[in-house]
Amino acid sequence: MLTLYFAPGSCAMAPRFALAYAGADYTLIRMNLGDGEQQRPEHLARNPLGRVPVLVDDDFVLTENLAILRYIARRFPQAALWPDDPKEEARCLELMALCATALHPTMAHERKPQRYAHAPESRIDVAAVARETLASLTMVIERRIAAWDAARKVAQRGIASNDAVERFTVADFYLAFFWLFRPGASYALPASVPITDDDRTPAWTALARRVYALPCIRDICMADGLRQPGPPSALDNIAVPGE
Ligand SMILES: N[C@@H](CCC(=O)N[C@@H](CS)C(=O)NCC(=O)O)C(=O)O
Repeated sequence: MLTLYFAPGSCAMAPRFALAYAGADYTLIRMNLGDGEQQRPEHLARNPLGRVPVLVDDDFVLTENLAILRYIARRFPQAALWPDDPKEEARCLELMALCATALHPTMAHERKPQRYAHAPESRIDVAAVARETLASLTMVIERRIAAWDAARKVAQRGIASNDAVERFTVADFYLAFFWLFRPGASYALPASVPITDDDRTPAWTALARRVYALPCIRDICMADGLRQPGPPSALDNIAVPGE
């Protein structure tokens, strides 16, 4: 039996999206991070770092989004959540690594500087430096997504038109989650306020729009009160560099 330990609005949304898209039969255990449920002994036994997501497959306990998302892609091969082409696969992994090792930790430095410095003035500095890093990191990710899009479009040109359905990878779900929290996004606003486009990140926005248009993902966002993209704008038609 498959179980996902998760918290609404956390990075555990990415594996939740992937499981929903794959049509997986799984149990969802909601944890209240605000109440410190992740620090209880029973959860620390699953993840000594006291974090979500944790995926449990019978007696196999797995932590870390990178590993969990890859495992879901392997576990549900019919969902084709992992690219076959070596270069596409490498790009997919590159983007997931950027999320896991650069974007997410830098966001933590900005939002929880108390974890990284003792003195109040040092915390202010940690958050300020993280904000600067996030601004440049956002543009690195944007360019990588645009390059990946170009590669995916090239790959799809080789497919007979009736098979050229829109494909999603676990990286799309990971990136779509972080799109909600990218610098400049007002993640603290209520779910009823749609998210508007960000003209600095057209490729990332277009990716997020494709993911949040999926009915299975939309249902999850509604259930968890997550903000969603507003109506499409001209940004959706922005040409992919290299096309
Ligand atoms: N590197 C981990 C990070 C997991 C992580 O930081 N999860 C956050 C939610 S986004 C969490 O559990 N926070 C609880 C806490 O900080 O106490 C992964 O990608 O799975």
